[in-house]
Amino acid sequence: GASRCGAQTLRIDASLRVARATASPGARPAAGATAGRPFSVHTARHGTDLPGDLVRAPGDPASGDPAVDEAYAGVEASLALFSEVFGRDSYDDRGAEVVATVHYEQDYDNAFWDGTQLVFGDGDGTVFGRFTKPVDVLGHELSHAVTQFTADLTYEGQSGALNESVSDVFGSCLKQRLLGQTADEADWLIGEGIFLPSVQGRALRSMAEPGTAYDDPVLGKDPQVASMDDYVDTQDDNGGVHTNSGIPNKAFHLAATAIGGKAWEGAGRIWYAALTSGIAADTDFAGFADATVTAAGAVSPAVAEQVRAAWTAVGVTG
Ligand code: ASN
Ligand code: ZN
Repeated sequence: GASRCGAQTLRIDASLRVARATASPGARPAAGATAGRPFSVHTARHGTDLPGDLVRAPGDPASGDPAVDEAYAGVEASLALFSEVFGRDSYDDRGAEVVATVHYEQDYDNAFWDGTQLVFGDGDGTVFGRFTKPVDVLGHELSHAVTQFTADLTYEGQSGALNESVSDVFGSCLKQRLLGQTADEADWLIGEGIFLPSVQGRALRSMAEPGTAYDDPVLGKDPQVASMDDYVDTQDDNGGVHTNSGIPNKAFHLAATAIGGKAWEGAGRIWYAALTSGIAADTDFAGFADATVTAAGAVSPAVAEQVRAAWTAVGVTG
């Protein structure tokens, strides 16, 4: 199935270049085994040995290899989102080096965080192109690392769907920030551009309209759901984590558009505060809804009400 994570051109603006300058290797005293460079990009040369060969580190010129340079830009921009918007110093909040590897295996149709590092396939060349192409896929995968080091949401059932959803939330925030779009202007697609032209689909997922991202003779239809009324009970995909994530995704979309303005500054900060508020690993949708309403209450009672209404609209809270 196409239960994978998901093209727009990266715009690396002045603020990101400043972020890189201030996060240069010399700026931080060595604080432990993981505190090296801010990030590094490696190649597996179409094999499976990780991390593979170092190809590009901060300050190095573009390599000319699109997968390497997309991974470089996407990791840099993801670190800037977490640092500049959420006040987080890398995925562990202690400046750990983000290690990314591209050209993993042959025709590999996925990208993932393996618990230690990021890994990206080149796609099969028929259905999927490079998994480094959509910047929100980069942000999605690095956000799995952030979740691992914070709430560590168990990757099964509702907590697993929340784990998936917060990766889409921060991946979408990353994309919207790079494009300079407000919540109303954004397309809310995850992985736009990852499908090659033969596929009848726009993206891997739609946060605004879960279940409508693709409908293709080979891939089938986007299986995501947008309401508790349609919650899928299944043994597949760790209990439908990529399917039921449409429910909290839609709640985020509704909250962000109700609050208005830039999603990463409004609803994004609230979702990040909820994720890092001390919630348990087995938190369910209702528990996470409570955490976001509580976090929104620190903004204002009106915003808390907007967030509560978003969760009610998808059937999570009454
Ligand atoms: N790309 C997938 C994801 O991040 C890989 C996985 O771990 N299921 O959800
Ligand atoms: Zn994921």
